[in-house]
Amino acid sequence: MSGTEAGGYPGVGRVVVVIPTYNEADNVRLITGRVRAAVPDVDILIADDNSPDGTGAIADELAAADPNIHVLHRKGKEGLGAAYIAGFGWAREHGYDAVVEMDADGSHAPEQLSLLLDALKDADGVIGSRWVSGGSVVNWPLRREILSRGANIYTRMAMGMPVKDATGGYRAYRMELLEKIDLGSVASAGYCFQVDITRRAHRAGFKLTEVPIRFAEREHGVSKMSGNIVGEALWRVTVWGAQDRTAAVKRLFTGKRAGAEQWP
Ligand SMILES: Nc1nc2c(ncn2[C@@H]2O[C@H](COP(=O)(O)OP(=O)(O)OP(=O)(O)O)[C@@H](O)[C@H]2O)c(=O)[nH]1
Ligand SMILES: [Mg+2]
Repeated sequence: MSGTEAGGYPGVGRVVVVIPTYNEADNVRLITGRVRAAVPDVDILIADDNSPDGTGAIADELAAADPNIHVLHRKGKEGLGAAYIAGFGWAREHGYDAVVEMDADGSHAPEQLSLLLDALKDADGVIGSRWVSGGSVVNWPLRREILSRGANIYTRMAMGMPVKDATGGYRAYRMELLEKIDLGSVASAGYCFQVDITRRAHRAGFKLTEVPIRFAEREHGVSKMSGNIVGEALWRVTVWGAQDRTAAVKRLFTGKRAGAEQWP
């Protein structure tokens, strides 16, 4: 049962904000408090990977005190993508109409959540974007900005998607989109999970909108970003780009429509 059973977010329906956590003990109270204050019409699911710092126990306390907050305890650290897929499954089982992705570290401002949800009234998926006009990053080291901008330029060039922030992780999806894109076959673990979902949604013909957001560097806790995560994104995007281009050439000869291929 959840607190948004009646009503939900106007024009969207019942919404759950999935917040994956790994060692976010200093952030989990703050972020849930900010979400509840900013948009009281939505529920929260904390998807914790058995964090050694006790984030899961704090999440349980928060859930015990607020019927709009829920916790999904997972066995161990399996990466952001796996935590989200489990969270999306939970949301589907619990009858939600839409799901939001939000980091626990405060980089995604809950105060901007209504911008995403308002845009979702007229779209199947919304990406909070740092790299569209009006979007910004605050307190980010130059190397992170270069990495993110470069990753997005490379992704656009390799895959030909008209999305400026395909790696961004502040998003809202309608459940129909998630049901259609075969989440079971998503293997991407890190950042490229976001690219993977974007690509599937784009190919399935869903309407994706980008809204400008203000992205702030985390103030507490430690980043889980790693060279492995960057490496995974680089090789997967390169392979997807090559596959998409090959498929496009094949289509020229066979006359088959785009999107008819199986996911690789
Ligand atoms: N459940 C779960 N959550 C994770 C895992 N890895 C990262 N997260 C969470 O995913 C969110 C984003 O992770 P961050 O470490 O902030 O990574 P990032 O935002 O890509 O990198 P920074 O910009 O350096 O902060 C945070 O809420 C993390 O706690 C994981 O393996 N399991
Ligand atoms: Mg972060």
